[in-house]
Amino acid sequence: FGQDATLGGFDWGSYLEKSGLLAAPVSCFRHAPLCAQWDDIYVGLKVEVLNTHTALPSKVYWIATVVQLAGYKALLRYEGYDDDDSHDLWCNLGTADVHPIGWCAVNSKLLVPPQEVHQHIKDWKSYLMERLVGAHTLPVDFHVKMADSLRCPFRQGVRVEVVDRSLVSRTRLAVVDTVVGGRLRLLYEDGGLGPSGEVLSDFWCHMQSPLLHPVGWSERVGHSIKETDMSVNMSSHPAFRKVLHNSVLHQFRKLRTVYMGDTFFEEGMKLEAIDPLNLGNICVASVRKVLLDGYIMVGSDGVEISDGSDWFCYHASSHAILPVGYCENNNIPLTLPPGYDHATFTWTKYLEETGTVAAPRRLFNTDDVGHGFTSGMKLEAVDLMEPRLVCVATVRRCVGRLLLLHFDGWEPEFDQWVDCQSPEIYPVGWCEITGYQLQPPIGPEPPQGQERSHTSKKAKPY
Ligand code: MLZ
Repeated sequence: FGQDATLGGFDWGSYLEKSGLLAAPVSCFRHAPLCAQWDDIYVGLKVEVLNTHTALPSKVYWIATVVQLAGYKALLRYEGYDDDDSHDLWCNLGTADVHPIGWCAVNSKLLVPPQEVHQHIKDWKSYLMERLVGAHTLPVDFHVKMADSLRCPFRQGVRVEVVDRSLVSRTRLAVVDTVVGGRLRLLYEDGGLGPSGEVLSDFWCHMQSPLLHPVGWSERVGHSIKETDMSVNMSSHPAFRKVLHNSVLHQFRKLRTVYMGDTFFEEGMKLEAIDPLNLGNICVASVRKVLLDGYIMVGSDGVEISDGSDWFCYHASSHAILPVGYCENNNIPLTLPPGYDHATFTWTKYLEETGTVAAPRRLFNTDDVGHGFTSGMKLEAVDLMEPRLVCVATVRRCVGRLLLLHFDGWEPEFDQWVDCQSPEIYPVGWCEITGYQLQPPIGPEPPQGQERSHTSKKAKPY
């Protein structure tokens, strides 16, 4: 990761305290480690945690209670401080030296109270016994489950097909270089290397990303794929020195089956779609082409380039395609084709004028999934325009299964609509667990010289 001196030192704990302590719970993120275990994690749990308030030279532990939860982060209060919150500490339940009650006994570690509280209470044994009766703690297999859920079927040297970031209407062959927390750094096979061996073109996505496919997928469904430029030699890069292996179907997320029988999307049908190059906009769009296996190519109306290079492939089950009228019904500003204005645009008129029909509502996957996100919740989210970056973000709106994400400190024009089940959003503390670098908020007052990039409009794809 390109380290930037200004990025260091971000602390979720104090940031949350300043911003109201609201964070999306781990149970909202189906693909996140320990999601299924999170029902057992709640305020009031007691744990054994490293005691940082002692002068002893060796590692000792003490009992603490979870007083606040924010994603994977827990605010802990050592036993004995009662209502005194001045020694509370934020811990990441996924990484820190936090264990179930009983762990010290089993592992021959010492439980020692913090110095200050030591003096108040004379008989620690009975004090603790009293406090621990009926208390709940972390599941014993908590850390084992964590390690299990961080396993990933992709390795360096695995070949995939993935969207071509320089031309989003086609895919391109790529090789997995690194895997961090289930997110893959992919190198295009003909992306080229610079004079000192540096990669000129890469792409990042989660292993469950809808943009990622097994080798052979494009040909099978009829999607356009860039022919690999064989004259580009990548062999000096470590990822290409491996014996390359084609990815296989079982490494990928299973999509919901759609029946492409008599009533499926047809070329020319109108719909509303998230603009793939401007993810904060939902625009008037058309089905441009129907592929196999439930995939369609969609293009925004009025901006199409005749070669179809602005088309984007969506699966029929995608959250990013919406029935006509969706924006109006949900009070979202619809992005109109050039030449139209909000005062006079109606779908009925537009369909008449263009001699087209709306794609039938039942073809869309707008099921409400009861996701648990609410506006104001903090999370860690990929900036899909720059998918290497996982950033501090806030849920700004929830509409059905869609979330409008705001990147803290950035202009609203960077906001992005994502699905509540997107694999590119993570609970607070995910980066810390996986070792991924988190992009902290910019501002509130960006230092001079950062102003430009802060306000510059995203122009380039991804
Ligand atoms: N190069 C871009 C980075 C934007 C990243 C924003 N992430 C929320 C710019 O400065 O415009």
